[in-house]
Amino acid sequence: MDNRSIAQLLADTADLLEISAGDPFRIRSYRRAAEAVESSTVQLSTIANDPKKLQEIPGIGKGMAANIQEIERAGTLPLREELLLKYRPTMLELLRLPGMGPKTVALLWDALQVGSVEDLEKAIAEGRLEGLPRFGEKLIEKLRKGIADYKERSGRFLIDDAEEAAEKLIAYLKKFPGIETILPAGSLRRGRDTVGDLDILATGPACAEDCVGAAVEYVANYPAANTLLAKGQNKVSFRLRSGLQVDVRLLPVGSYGAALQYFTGSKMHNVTVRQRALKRGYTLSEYALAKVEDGSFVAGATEEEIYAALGLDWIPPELRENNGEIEAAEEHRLPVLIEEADIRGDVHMHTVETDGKNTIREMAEAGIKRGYEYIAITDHSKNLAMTMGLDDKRAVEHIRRIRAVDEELEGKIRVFAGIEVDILADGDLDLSDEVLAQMDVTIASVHSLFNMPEQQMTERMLRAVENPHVKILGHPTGRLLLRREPYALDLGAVLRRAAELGVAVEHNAYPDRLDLCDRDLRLAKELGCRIAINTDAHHTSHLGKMRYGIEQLRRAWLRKEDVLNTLGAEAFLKALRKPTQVKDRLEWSTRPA
Ligand code: DGT
Ligand code: CA
Ligand code: CA
Ligand code: ZN
Repeated sequence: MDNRSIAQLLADTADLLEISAGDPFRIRSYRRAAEAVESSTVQLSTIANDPKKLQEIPGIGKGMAANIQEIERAGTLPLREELLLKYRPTMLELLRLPGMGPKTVALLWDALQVGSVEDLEKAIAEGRLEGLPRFGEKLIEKLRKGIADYKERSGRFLIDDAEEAAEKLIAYLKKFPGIETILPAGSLRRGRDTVGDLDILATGPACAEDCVGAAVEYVANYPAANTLLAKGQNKVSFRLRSGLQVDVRLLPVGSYGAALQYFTGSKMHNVTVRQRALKRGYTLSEYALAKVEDGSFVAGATEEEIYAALGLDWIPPELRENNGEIEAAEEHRLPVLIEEADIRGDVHMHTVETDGKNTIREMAEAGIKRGYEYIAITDHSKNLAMTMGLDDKRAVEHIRRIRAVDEELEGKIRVFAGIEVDILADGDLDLSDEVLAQMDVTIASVHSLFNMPEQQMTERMLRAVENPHVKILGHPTGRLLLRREPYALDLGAVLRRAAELGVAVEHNAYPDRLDLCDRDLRLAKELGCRIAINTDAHHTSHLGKMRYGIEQLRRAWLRKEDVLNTLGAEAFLKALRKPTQVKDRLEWSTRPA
């Protein structure tokens, strides 16, 4: 187990001891140990067999060394489990609310048997907190707001966080002998831009009905599980420290496909597929596709055989939203969706010259490692002062440096000169036309004044796409997932004009943006827009985030042909807005309004 998880278990125990009015010395020793473990530079799991070495860490005595060994062995601490049984497993969540310490939690428990965030919310709503010592109006208000924030935060999660949590859990499950196949289902498998909870499905001989108990125990002991919520015959639910809930289901091999189909969803897709099954004399459940008349088994081990038995091509999970995919599967006209391997370049990224963490050269080398044929360096412009954005002079110098790296690399990758230029309040761009004219790739983005009225924002964006140098409109709606709504905008009007002028619209694959969203991407395609997908990397490692964006493109039914940077380097440059289109626009813009 990693140090942070060990520290958390020790800190939990200290909190629980304090809630139960335990011995103050004991409480303190757990807290000190938690801090010592958290700040230790030694990975404790590597020395867990050696009590002497453990005790060399300041803050860890003999008893605590034994506790750490027990944590390594059992994945938890008996004392913590005992205390959680005495109260409720959800008790620790209360401590994550602002204004809540162990003493307050103890008081709430003793006076009102409040043992979870839900309990507390109810108690506040029913006015049962009033009159309790220490619970003044101010604290109650603070708690009410804290609960709302907590629920919102714990409501949904960014796709990369969810995926990381799933990967860790899958690695743990893989270690159990007899668990062979493990897949995330639910919204994560469908590639939704945020995830409510994880639905993990595992199968293998260890999941057979007559022996699944041992595997269930193993799952329930997952060290990173913070709160065990339910443990059934073949299902375990728990919450991770982040608040993310996980449902793990263990299924016999013969019904794995049926379960995968069921728990991948979406609900509306499933409803339609089930109706189709009924019409054909079958019932479809999470266990199998079976005949209505005698319940005899038709299909269940794989999704392919289930869809095939219903007269359907297999449907990629990203399309399962009841948006016409079932009709398309019936008529064998599902699109061949774009894949990450189709992408030949990434044309939005930042360097140390502004707010990136790596140099031009480092970004280029990372691009080579990914097998790209080209990248574009697109740092910020001066309006974004906190990033040290470029003015005209620095922008020109930067172009020179980019071209130098491009030459140094001798065609191993092309490095295009670009800029992510700010769209100012009135729709003007932040750099002069002469400088923009020297760029291979000019991306125009809004980074300020998000609260304009819709009409003004629409005019601002329209004016920006009218600028003949703009080739790509960056993260067009400005949303930040779980943090900021899109700005008010007539997106349709902007996309329509972009299509006319040949300005490409971006899908920004950075997982807290994923902008344009799947629905808007579909609209963009319908309106004839060119689409570019970029990571907006600020670090070499961010180039790998491309896959989250690819899932959004797939959810929008996009094929390779719909996306500009599936083209080779020369073809990509050629496909960007053409000079003739710029000329058209100049004539157009000189017409009287
Ligand atoms: P989420 O977790 O909110 O991001 O979205 P999902 O799609 O992962 O939803 P979740 O976790 O509630 O359920 C996972 C899948 O299980 C869902 O997509 C379809 C299936 N499912 C769950 N409950 C029902 C139900 O009541 N009826 C049907 N037909 N399917 C269900
Ligand atoms: Ca889910
Ligand atoms: Ca679920
Ligand atoms: Zn930006």
